[in-house]
Amino acid sequence: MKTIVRLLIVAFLFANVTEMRAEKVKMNDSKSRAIRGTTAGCSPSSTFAWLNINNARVRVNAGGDMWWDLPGGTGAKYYIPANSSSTSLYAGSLWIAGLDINQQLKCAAIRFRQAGNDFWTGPLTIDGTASIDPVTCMEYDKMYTITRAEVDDFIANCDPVTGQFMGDEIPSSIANWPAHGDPSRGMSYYLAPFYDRDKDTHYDPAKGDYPYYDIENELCHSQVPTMDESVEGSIEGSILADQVIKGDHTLGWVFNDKGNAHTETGGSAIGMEIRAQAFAFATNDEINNMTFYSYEIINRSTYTLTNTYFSPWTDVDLGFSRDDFVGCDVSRGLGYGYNGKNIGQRRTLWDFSTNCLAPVPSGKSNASGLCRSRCWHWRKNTATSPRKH
Ligand SMILES: [Ca+2]
Ligand SMILES: [Ca+2]
Ligand SMILES: [Ca+2]
Repeated sequence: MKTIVRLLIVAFLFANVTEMRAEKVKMNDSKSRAIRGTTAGCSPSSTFAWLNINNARVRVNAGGDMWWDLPGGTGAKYYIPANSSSTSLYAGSLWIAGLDINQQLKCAAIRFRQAGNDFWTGPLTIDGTASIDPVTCMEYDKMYTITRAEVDDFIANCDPVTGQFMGDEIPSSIANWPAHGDPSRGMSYYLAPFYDRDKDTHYDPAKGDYPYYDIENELCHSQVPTMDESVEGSIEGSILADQVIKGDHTLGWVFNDKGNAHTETGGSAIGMEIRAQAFAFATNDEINNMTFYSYEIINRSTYTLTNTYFSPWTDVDLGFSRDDFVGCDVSRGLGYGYNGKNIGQRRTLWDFSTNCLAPVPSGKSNASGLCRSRCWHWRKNTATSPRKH
C-alpha cells in the first residue's frame, strides 16, 4: 500500500539585504545515537544545481537539503537580488515522521548534515521492500534541469500532425529526461512526468513526447487515476496526467530515506521516495521574487504510516542572522522572518500548502485517493497561488 501526498512550499522573498557575514558552523553534535533500520550503504549526495531564472538565484542540493553549501563551507546560497551577494535564507529541508503498525516512531529529517544524514538520492523499489542499492543512489545523484523555453522550442520543431521531431538534434535535457525507471531493478516504470503524444505509454521525444509542462493549461481534462503502480503505472492515454513540471525553470530530482542509516535523527527508516521539484517563474510582478518547491512523497513500504506529519524545515538567515525574528500566520499557512533591528525594510516569507490532507488520518491504508480528485493549475502571470480543483 502506498501513501502519496504532495507538498508545496513557496518562498516569497521581499528583500533588500545588504549585510553579509561569514556563516557560523551551525551544529556539530557528535553524541552517539542508536542507529536503526535497514540500510543500503549509499554515500551522501554531492550534487546541486542553481535555480536562476528570476530575481532569486538559489542553490538546491539533491540530498534533501537546499539553499546552502555544506561541502564548500561557504554557507547561505539563497541570493536575492539574483545578481547580488545578499542572502535571505540559510538552509531548508523536509521533515517526515509517523508511527508504524507497532506504534514505533519512524522519521526522516535533516538540518545541516554535520551530525549525520537521513536522505539519499534515487527511487526505491515498488515491491514493498522499499529498497535501493549504492549504485542506484549514485546513478540518481543528479539534478534534471529544464526550462519552459526549451520545451516550447522543441514543440515548435515537431510536426503538428505526426508529432515527429523535425529539428537537427533533440536537446539533451529533453532526450535524457528521466521519464522511466528500470522495472528489472524493481523501480516504478514512471518517474518524471511527460506528455505522451502518441499515447503508447512510453517516453519517446523523437515522436513528440516531451517533459510535461502544461502547455495548453488543460490539466484535469481526465479523471484517469495516475501513479497506480498496482498496474505498473500503465495508464492508457494519460500517463501522469495530473502531475506536471512547473515553472519557467525547473529542477527535478528524486531522493529517499532508505539509502543508509539515519545518522541525523537516529530514527528508523520509513521507506519514503520523494520526487521533488524546485521551480521559478520569470515575470514582471512579485512572482519574480519567489521560488517554489513541490514534493511528491510516496510511502514505498508495506505498512501504513499513521499520525504522520510533514514539515518543510527552514532556517532563515536574513543577512546577519543574530538579529532575526520569526513568526507565523496560522490561518494563512505563512511563516515569516524579519530583522529585529531597524536597518532597512527586509523580510522573507514562506508559504506551506498541500493538496492532500496531512497528517494522513490514522487507519487510512492508502491515502492516494485523497489526492486523485484534485490537481493544480499553474498559470503563468495569473496565479499568485496554486488553484485547487
Ligand atoms: Ca509515447
Ligand atoms: Ca537562522
Ligand atoms: Ca538579519
